[in-house]
Amino acid sequence: MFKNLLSLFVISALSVSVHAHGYVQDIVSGSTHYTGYLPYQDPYYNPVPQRIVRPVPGNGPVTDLSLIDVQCNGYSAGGVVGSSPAPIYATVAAGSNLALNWTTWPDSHIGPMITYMARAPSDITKWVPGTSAVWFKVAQSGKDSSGKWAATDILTANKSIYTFTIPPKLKAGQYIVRHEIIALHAAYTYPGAQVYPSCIQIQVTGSGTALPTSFVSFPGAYTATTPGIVYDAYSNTGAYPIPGPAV
Ligand SMILES: *[C@@H]1O[C@H](CO)[C@@H](O)[C@H](O)[C@H]1NC(C)=O
Ligand SMILES: *[C@@H]1O[C@H](CO)[C@@H](O)[C@H](O)[C@H]1NC(C)=O
Ligand SMILES: [Cu+2]
Repeated sequence: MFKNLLSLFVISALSVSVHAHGYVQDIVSGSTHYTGYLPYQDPYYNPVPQRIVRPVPGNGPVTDLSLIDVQCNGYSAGGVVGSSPAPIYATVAAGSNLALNWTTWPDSHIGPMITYMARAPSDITKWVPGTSAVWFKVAQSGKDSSGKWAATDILTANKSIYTFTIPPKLKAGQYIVRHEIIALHAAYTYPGAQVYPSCIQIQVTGSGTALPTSFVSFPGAYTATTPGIVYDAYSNTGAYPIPGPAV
C-alpha cells in the first residue's frame, strides 16, 4: 500500500517535469527587445500580437524527424506546408549578437543547442521553405570537456539566455534563424530525441557578400541514424557528436 502510494507520487512528480518544456520567449538585438511568439497567450488576443517568431503550437517537442514539424515546430496538422510565417522581422547587423531568452528549461532535458539560418529568396513574411535544402549551421554547443551540457547546465547558468553571432561577412538580406534544443533524456532509442525548434525572422544588414555552398533540409538533416540522435546521455561519458553538418 505504502509502496503504491509512493510510486503514484513518483509518477505524478515525473509527469510535471516531463510536461514542463519550453520555447524562446524573448529576443534581444543590441538594445531592442522583441517578444517571442507566446503560444498560451498570443492566439487569444484580438488582434493577435505581431511577432518576429513563427507560431508554435505549445511548449512541446517534435520527435518524428520525418515531419515538416521539425522545421519550426508544428502545423503539419493545420494544412500548412511547413512553418507558418510571422508578420514582421527584426533588423540586425551582420557580425552582431542575437540573445535568445528561453522559458525556464527543465533540468532533466539535457542536450545540445544548435542554430541554423536560411536565406529567403522572396518576402520572408510569406516564404515557406518546405522540404528544400536551404539551411546552413551557424552555431552549435553540445557537451563540453567537463561534462556540462549547453542545455541545461550552461543555459541555466546564463539566466536562460543563449547568444550567437550573425556571421560577420554574411550577405545582406532576409533570413530565417532556426534555433533548437535537442533534449536527450529519452534518446536511447528512436523516436526519443525531442527537438524544440524556434524560427525567428530577421533582416541582415551589412556589406558582406558571403553565402555558404552546402545546405540541408528540415525534415531531412536528422534521421534515426544521424550521429547524436540516438544517444544514451546517462551511460556515455565521452564526447557527444552534435547532429547535422559542420558550422
Ligand atoms: C526573459 O524574458 C522574461 C519574460 O519576458 C523576462 O521576465 C526575463 O527577465 C528575461 N530574462 C532576462 C535575463 O532578460
Ligand atoms: C551568456 O549571456 C551573455 C549576456 O547575454 C552573453 O554575452 C554570452 O555570450 C552568453 N553565453 C552563452 C553561452 O550563450
Ligand atoms: Cu519535456
